[in-house]
Amino acid sequence: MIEQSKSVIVGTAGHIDHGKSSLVEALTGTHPDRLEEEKRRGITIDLGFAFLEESGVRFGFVDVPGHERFVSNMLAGAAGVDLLLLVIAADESVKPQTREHFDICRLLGIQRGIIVLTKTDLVDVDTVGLVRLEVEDYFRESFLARAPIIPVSTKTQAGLIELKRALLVTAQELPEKNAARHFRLPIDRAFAIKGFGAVVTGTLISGSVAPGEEVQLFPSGQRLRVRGVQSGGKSVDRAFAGQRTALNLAGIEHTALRRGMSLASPGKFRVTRRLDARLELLASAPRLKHRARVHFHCGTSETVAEVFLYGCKELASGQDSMVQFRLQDDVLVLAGDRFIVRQFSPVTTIGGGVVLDPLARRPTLRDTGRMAFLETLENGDKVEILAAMTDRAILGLRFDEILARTGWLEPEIASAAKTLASTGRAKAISSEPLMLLAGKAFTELHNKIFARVEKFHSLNPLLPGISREDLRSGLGRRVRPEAFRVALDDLLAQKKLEAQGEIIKRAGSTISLDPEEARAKEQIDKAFATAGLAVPAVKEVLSKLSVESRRAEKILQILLRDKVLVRVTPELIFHRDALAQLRDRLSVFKKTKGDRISVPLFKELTGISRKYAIPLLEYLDRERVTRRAGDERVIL
Ligand SMILES: Nc1nc2c(ncn2[C@@H]2O[C@H](COP(=O)(O)OP(=O)(O)OP(=O)(O)O)[C@@H](O)[C@H]2O)c(=O)[nH]1
Ligand SMILES: [Mg+2]
Repeated sequence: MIEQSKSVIVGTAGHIDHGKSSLVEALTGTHPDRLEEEKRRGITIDLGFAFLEESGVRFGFVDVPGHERFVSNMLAGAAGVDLLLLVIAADESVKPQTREHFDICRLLGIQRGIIVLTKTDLVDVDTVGLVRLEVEDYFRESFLARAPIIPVSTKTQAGLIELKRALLVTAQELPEKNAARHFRLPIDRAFAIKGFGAVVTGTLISGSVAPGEEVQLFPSGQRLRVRGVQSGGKSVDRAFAGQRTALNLAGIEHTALRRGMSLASPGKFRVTRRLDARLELLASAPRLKHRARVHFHCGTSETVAEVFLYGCKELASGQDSMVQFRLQDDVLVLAGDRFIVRQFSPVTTIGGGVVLDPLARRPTLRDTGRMAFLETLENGDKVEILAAMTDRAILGLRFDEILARTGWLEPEIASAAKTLASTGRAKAISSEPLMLLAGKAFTELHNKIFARVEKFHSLNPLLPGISREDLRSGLGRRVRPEAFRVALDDLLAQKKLEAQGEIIKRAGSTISLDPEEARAKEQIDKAFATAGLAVPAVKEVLSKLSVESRRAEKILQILLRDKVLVRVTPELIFHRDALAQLRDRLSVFKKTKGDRISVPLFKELTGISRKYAIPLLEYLDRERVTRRAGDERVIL
């Protein structure tokens, strides 16, 4: 990867008419207002963009409207901002949207900012001093407490050099964005350029993107190819996190693209309508009722959501709580994403927070572990988070789900999984793809399998064991085949169980017959042995026994399994000695009379009726003792 100069997204914020757009123009030479209506009315309605390269730092400016009616546009621009320029006119000081925009930036987790006092040419020095004191006081306990406060005038150019210097100093203090993470670009504009086709723009919040790469559009899931990439207004080989980015996309009309959609690395993420989060209600907001409807803003997207409060009926002003949002539309959000919540009506900003679980389950009373789980998601390290996720996945947790829920990189998942497996907190029940089962669940599965085998033995003392398939299906659908296989293999390796082909039995178990059963077994054996080929009816043999029919049937099964008896047709059973003798006789016949034998000759040789002779011959064919040739058999 080529060494990148630092890229910083600077976002303006502040009350209407306080001079945000004028300031962006004074700093960059570009007036950010683009729309005809904006020019006519002299106000900003939608987002505007401008660039500045200064001492090796590439600043991408996002200029937002101050009008309270356009806060939702402001929100789309604020996502991805690294450095806030909070614009306050010296002749008006702090006003409602100064506060609202500031609240939004704080809730979005913006870490750094500069407070700019504009229009200083309209007031005297004392007023500037007074506004400065007011501002210092207002932001004392916030992330702007130590922010530089720079008085400027775009009319006289006063303070602009100081402001540029402050921008550079603050930019140096910002941490480098990690471009190695998964690519994600919330779309803030979509349009067509003649001869190029669809173009989208946005702040690249994570990862990087290059021409030729495949990306996935959300919420539709459509895969698209990137034809060209621009950042800072120039074509580039690759755009990186922290840059304003424009992508020329192949395979789609610009009319199918809109603000609020997003692009991401293909095949990794899933849209959601249900997410768990930490919500903070602003002190200025009225209290929030359980199941209230709100406007939910995340990235550049906006939808309506129902708020499910965990553990309280009402959230008081200035308080926070774990909540679930039930969204009206599919949205791509990842754990750690910040969001803003606005009151349904009248529409004002009332709070915001952090997404903890983007693919949350429906809330249920039975789910008592959810709070602890969410706290782990909020504060835990990767190993703790993965352990908690695995513990809650009764069926096991697959690699693709881990990625979609966390947004972690593949090696991060592999390393956390390895740590979990090595400490026994989870078991890898499959490796390609990786699937984890909680250590506790795995032990339980062990015990369940073992108990089922035990139970089978006690209910079926005359059977050697249970078939693999019966064992697995008896565990219910909440056990994945992979988990069953690994747990069973474990038990076999530990020599707690034994396998004989498809039959699983307790290690060392043998069938024990009581004296009555043993006698019955001998009687059956003898009845068939003495009958030779003129076998008796099975029913008749069994009915003569002293044991009841169910047990008699089982004893018969044992004899069949041990191949003492051979079932030739469902009704016809022969003793193995009788069949061995028959083979001998046939080979003598072959030697003395030739290798062909007809049905009548076979009847004569064996002394049995046609009723028995035909199935017996067919059996011999199957056993490759004879082969049918017209009306005759060839003795092989
Ligand atoms: N005298 C004086 N006027 C200024 C200064 N900065 C901006 N203005 C004027 O104030 C008015 C509003 O400026 P904008 O830059 O459009 O204000 P804005 O904050 O972008 O307004 P919205 O985007 O609509 O919220 C314009 O008429 C500007 O010419 C300044 O430093 N001095
Ligand atoms: Mg403006």
